[in-house]
Amino acid sequence: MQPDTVATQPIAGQKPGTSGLRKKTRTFMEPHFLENYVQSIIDGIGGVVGQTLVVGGDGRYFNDRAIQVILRMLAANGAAGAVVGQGGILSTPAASHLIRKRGTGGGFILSASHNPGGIDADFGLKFNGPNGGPASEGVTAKIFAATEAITEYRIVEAQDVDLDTIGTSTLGDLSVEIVNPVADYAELMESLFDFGKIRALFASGFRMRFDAMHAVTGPYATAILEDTLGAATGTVINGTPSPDFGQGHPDPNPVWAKTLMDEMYGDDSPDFGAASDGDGDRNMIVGRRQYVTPSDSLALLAAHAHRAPAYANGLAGVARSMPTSGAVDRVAEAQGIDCYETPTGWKFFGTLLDAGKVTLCGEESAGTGSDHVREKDGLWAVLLWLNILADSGQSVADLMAALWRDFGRCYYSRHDYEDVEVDKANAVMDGLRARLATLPGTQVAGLTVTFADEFAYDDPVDGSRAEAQGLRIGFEGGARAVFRLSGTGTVGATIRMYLERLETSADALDQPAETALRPVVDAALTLSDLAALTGRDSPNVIT
Ligand code: G16
Repeated sequence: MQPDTVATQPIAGQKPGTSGLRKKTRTFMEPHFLENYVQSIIDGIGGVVGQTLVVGGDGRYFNDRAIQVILRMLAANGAAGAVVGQGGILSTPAASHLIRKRGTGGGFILSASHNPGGIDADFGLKFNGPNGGPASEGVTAKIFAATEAITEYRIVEAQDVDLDTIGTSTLGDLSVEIVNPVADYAELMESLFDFGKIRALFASGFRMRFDAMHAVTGPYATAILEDTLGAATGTVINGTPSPDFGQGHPDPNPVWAKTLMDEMYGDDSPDFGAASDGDGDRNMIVGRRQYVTPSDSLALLAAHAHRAPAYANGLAGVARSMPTSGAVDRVAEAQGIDCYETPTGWKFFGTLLDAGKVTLCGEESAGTGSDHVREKDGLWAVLLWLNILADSGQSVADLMAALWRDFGRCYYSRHDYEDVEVDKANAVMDGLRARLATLPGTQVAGLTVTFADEFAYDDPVDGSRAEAQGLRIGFEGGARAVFRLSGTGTVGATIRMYLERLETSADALDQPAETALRPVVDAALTLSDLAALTGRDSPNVIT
């Protein structure tokens, strides 16, 4: 089988964002678009000759067609093997685990994560390296450079590979192994947690609802929660992955997982609720009438991780992305371990995890994970919560109340202004950036600015520097506002405004977050002039 070399030229708009390349599905389906990007990944990582790569995705529209193209291009570029999830399905954490377990040269993960799926929605592709984690900034830059210099790509002509049958076949010289997408991951989870205790919890009548949002986690959650741990049938809802996620928005937050929120705040609600996103790396945690912000969830997991066998000896350190609240910092301080503050994007945790400097990490964007893989992991977070609930015998609300009593409460919220014209979004960021130096000492909405800067990060392991990672404004008393532009959207710009306020007085730990954060919101809006510059008087999504 001779590879075809197809002449092409660079296509504009192939710069990877926070997590690989995300575009409208129809853009990915345009002639040469996918092929150009795949060849650029292959060239950017220095070729794939003789290597084995993992390939899988979240099952969204175009997942299967794109996988066939990637396999034919791997064959044409001299790869030795591909390990593919049955039906083209692999959750992002399961793909990360397979890359590590098989010692492969990395993997292609097809997903636009929490973005909607379908021919008129979003598609995405990213490359994870041999450590199982998202390509570093350096590799990403090489991939982008390759997209700008590309003149040809290589692909073999071949029949489609049967993705549905477990087993090994060949495509030219490429060996294609179709594997059960759940089995290895489920085995890993069993090695981390006390499944006996969790089983006993469910056997005692503990009730849970897990909303898989019609996305990739359904089969994983059903196999582990219902079939292995004995949760009642029906615990997992929306558990069959569909190409358009049941026409939904698979983003696990109180807005998009409203049905679950309503159930958890209704009469006779289950003891524990959780949801995960399109590709299974995000999670939402909600107890009976108790929503847990992702930042608080990270802090709670750090405080109680020792209850799970994998973390019984304590944590080496923790890390959080800069916009994530300081709740976990306070837990780390009490434990006497390091807490690292990184830019937004899981790729920045990779060096810290590989160097053994941190065990747990997390982000305000509903991601938590540990050194068991190199991705955030939605179901892992849910299982760690279950292990903690089983071991402590406490409810979610009790655990949160104790956390706030011991460490203070970091009230937190994120306001998203979506689909803003790019020049208007830039005007907000540029204007604020220009005023940062003058802000300290300013009094606004009853708060006094103590610092204002643009976040830059020097990786303590590889020495690389990432600049322009968000604008931070700190206020007296531990409040903070952060502004940054999303790197995962596909239309216009999304301004993210992150608000936080630390409260330590015991009688003020039970306020509605909107009330506690009102002054910070007012100060942030005044200082940024956001409403006047964008014409928006309210955010589209508040989480
Ligand atoms: C991706 C990254 C996360 C990051 C998030 C933020 O999440 O993997 O590490 O926190 O994007 O995105 P934005 O730039 O829009 O704020 P995911 O779940 O979309 O892969």
